[in-house]
Parts: sequence; C-alpha cells; structure tokens
Amino acid sequence: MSTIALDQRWPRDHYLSSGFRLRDWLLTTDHKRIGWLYFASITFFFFLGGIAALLIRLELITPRGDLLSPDTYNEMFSMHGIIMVWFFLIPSIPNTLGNFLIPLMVGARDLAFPRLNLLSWYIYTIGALFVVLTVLLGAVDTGWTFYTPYSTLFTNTAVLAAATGVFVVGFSTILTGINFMVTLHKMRAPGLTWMRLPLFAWATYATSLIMILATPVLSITLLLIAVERIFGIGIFDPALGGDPILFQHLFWFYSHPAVYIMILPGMGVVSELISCFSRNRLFSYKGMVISVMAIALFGFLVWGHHMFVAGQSMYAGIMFSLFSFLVALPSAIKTFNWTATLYRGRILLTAPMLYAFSFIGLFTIGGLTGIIVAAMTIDVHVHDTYFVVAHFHYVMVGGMVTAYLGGVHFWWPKMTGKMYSEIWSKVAALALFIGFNLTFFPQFILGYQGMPRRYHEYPEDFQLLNVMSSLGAGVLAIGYLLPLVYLTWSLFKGKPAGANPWGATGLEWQTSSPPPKHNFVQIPTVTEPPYAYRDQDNTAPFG
Ligand code: HEM
Ligand SMILES: [Cu+2]
Repeated sequence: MSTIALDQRWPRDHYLSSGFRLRDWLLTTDHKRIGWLYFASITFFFFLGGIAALLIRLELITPRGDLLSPDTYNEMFSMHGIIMVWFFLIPSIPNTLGNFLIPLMVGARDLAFPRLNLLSWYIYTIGALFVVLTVLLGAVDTGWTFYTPYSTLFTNTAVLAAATGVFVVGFSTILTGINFMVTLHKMRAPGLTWMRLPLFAWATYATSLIMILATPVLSITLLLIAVERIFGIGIFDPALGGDPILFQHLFWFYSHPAVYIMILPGMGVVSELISCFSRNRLFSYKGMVISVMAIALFGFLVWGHHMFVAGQSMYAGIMFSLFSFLVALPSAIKTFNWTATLYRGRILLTAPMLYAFSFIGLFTIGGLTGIIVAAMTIDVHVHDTYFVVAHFHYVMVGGMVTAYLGGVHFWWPKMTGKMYSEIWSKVAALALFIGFNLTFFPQFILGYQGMPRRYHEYPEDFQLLNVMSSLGAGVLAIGYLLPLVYLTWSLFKGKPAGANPWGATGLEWQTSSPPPKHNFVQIPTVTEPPYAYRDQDNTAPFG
C-alpha cells in the first residue's frame, strides 16, 4: 500500500460541525446539508419500495397465489413501481449527489437559489409521504403508469390521492432542474468553460433540461385523470367521447424522457469513476458531451415505442421504431468511449470501480434488449411479458442504481470525511452483481417463453426460473443492506479520508473533507482541461 503525504487532518471548521440542532438541519440552505436530507428520505423510500418487491418475489416462488390475495398483489406491485420510479429513481442521483456536488464542481459557494432548494426537499418529502399514506386509505392497484380507462372508470382504489402525490413531487423536480440550470449557466468559476465542465455536471445539465420540459406534461396528464374521475368529463373515456389512447400518448411523452432523467446522471457518475480509476483522460470528451445532449433530445421522439400494440398507425410505429434505434447510437458511443478510456489505463479495482464495471455490463444488456423491444415485430410477442420487466430492470437497477451506489462510495469520503471498509464494500458490490443477474436474467427467458407481467399465478412450467429469480432477490437485498451497515459504521469509526483520497481531479477534491460551510474560502480559477490525470498520479494512495 503506497501512501503519500496528503493532508490527512480533520478540518477544524466544516459544514457538518456548524450547528447540530434539528432546526439547523430542517432550516438549512446549505446545498450539502440539503443533499443529506434527500439522502435520508430517498433511502427510506428505497427500502420501503424494496419491501414491496420482496413480497412480490415471495408470492411468485410458487405457481399458486398462496401468499397474497389477487388484490393485495396488484397493490404491492403498484406501490413498488410508484415508490421506486417517482420517489427513488427520478430524484436519487440529481438530488443527493447533484445537490452535494454541483456547486463544488463548478467552484461556487451554493446553488443559485438555496431557499428554493430547501423548498424542493419539503415538496418532495411531503408529496411522497402523502402517497405512502394512501396505502392506509386503501392503496392503488393501477400500476405505476395509471393507465386509463382503468384508473378513471374501474378501480375504486386511492388513485386520486396517489396521483396528487406524484403531481406535487413534480414541482420539486421542476424547481430542482431550474436551480441546476441557472447554477451551471451563471455560477461557474473563472476559467471553467463549458468544455472544461466535468461530465457529471454535463449529465446534470441535460437531465435538468428534461426535468423542466417534460414534467409539466405529466402534471397536466394527472390533472386530466382527476377531471375525468371527479367531474365525469370525457377525456379518456370513449363512452363520453374521450380517447383512451390519448392517455398513453401524454403519459409516455413524459415517461420515456423520464427514463433518461434516471440514466443520464448515472452515466455522468460512471464517467467520473472510469476516468479516475483508470488514471486516464476520458476518451473523446467532446463525443461524450454531444452524446449526452443527443440522448436528452432524441429521448423526446420515441414515446410511441410503448404503444406498438395499442392501436397506433403502422407508419407511426415505423417512425417510433426508427427513432428508438437512433437513441441507441449515442448510448453506444458512450459505452465505447468508457471502454476506450479503460484501454491502456492503469486500472485500480476499488469498490466504486467495481460498480462502474457492473454498470457498463448491465447497462449494455439493458440497452441491447431495448433495441430488441424497439423492433416492432418482436415487441408484439414480448410486450407486457417479463422480457420487458427484465429489460427495464437491467437499465434502471443494473444501470441507475449501480451508478448511484458507485457514486455514493466515490464521494463518501468527501461528504463525510471518513473512509469506509475496503473489504465489505467489495463484498457488497459483488453480492449486488451476482444477486442482480440471478434475479433478472431468468426473467428474459420467462418473458420470451410467454409469462405475462403483473400476474400472481402462473403455469407450473415457469416455476424453476421464478424460484431462481426470487433467490436472486434475496441476495440482492443483502447487497443493498450491507452498504447501509458499513457506511453508517464508517461515520463513527472510519479513518479520516483526507482532502483527496483517490487522487482525483475536479474542484470538489480541492476542498477539505468534509468541505467548509461555504465550500471555497477563495473561488478557484480553472486553468486545465478536465480529467488531467498524469503519470505521477499513479502513486496516489488507496486504502
Ligand atoms: C437503447 C435505449 C432504449 C431503447 C431502444 C428502449 C426501448 C424500449 C421499448 C421499445 C419499450 C417498450 C416495450 C414494451 O412495453 O413492449 C421499453 C420499455 C421500458 N424501458 Fe426501455 N429502452 C431503452 C432504454 C431504456 C432506459 C435507459 C431506461 C431506464 C433507465 C428504460 C426504461 C424502460 C421502462 C421503465 C420500460 C417499461 C415501462 C412499463 O411498461 O412499465 N429503457 N423500452
Ligand atoms: Cu421508452
């Protein structure tokens, strides 16, 4: 183990030490503390959604519906999807890591609108808690997509309450997007040109664009459900002159771009990790920036690939299929560029790097199967089967969640000033990779063989693959619980990290760990391109 004479001292004054009372936290406008507030609430919702997932997998161990009643099963997968998509996947990386890092990365003392930032957290938390309370009011059984006419005409569950919660959380998303956007435009340190911005910041920028442009469409769609349910005005109900397919158009016009709200920040995180731990400049920085922006823009053109079997015209289907193939191009460019960065790099197998490797592998499988379902003729067979379930879990969990954990480990020393356990973190990363594949790979086969999604019973022939999947879910759960334990442990017992334990580039590493309350005593001036890793960095200390 090599060590260099880095400043390992604990800073005397830092953002965590300035005020310990509850009101110092609940009324804080410090972006770093708000990052922690999000961290706490998002982690809470993640485990809540996880419990629902485990119940689903427990039910599916046997072909009979013996654990949950059919209605309870429907409510379980709806709660799982609603919590995970709206309250975990969409806000997680931007609101935790983004909040913490963006001002540090651009050399600013805070986000552009610190109080708006705090307000966004309150809106998010209250909206999400509200939905969780609807479970007590009789739950929701529409799935996370709220498809009409089921949601407006047939179900007697708490659709309106849940939709209200998601509607409210949307404001938090929009405000956060505006905050990042203005910060990135207006508050970059001298010399930090757009082409010197870290890729995580670029990814946050592209994500903010989608947040601001797409979220209002979702909000209006949810309002229309309320209008139809409460006033009986025919918007989606054909009997009243409405159009049931209209809902799907509006919903996916938001929700397809929303999947890029989830994955783009993950790509940003992985770019930082790959570059740092292969001690190499990121291959084709400009190509990465262009492809991030291209993904964000093309993402708006492909919503109809969710509706190949919903009765849209063949010509519309052909165009949506074509555009979907096109989105895969910039995604592939990014994957090739990460690989090219690794090539001839000096690869250091830290826990964050293991997560980055997992990301590349799993996201590639998710992306390639995305192309398979984007081919209209195949989608007719696999639509609404477990094949689609496997596809989106490979991108969302294999992609986004893995990148999130990689990022949390990478920046943990910066956020807390402490190092975590080297061994346990690697064990967790490995458990996650194995558990994940065991859970979701069998689902590709199940779906391809014809097992539909959202059923709580199935033919006996499907049992073996379902048992594998449920076993995997158990391993996966361990992979998520472990970090909770050793990261918390590190808060109290971890070794001091020092300002820059990874020898990484980037302004955030020029502050002490944890950073001072206002980030920078003197605003830094940037003179170098990003990722200027050089040979001498090869001797950086790794615990
Ligand atoms: C290469 C890029 C991608 C392509 C071409 C693609 C294509 C598709 C297609 C055609 C479907 C509809 C399948 C069906 O319902 O029959 C689908 C479903 C889905 N995809 Fe992707 N996808 C891509 C990337 C992603 C990413 C990056 C995410 C998330 C981070 C994602 C999340 C989803 C979700 C959530 C669904 C299912 C929604 C539902 O019905 O509940 N996809 N994808
Ligand atoms: Cu889509």
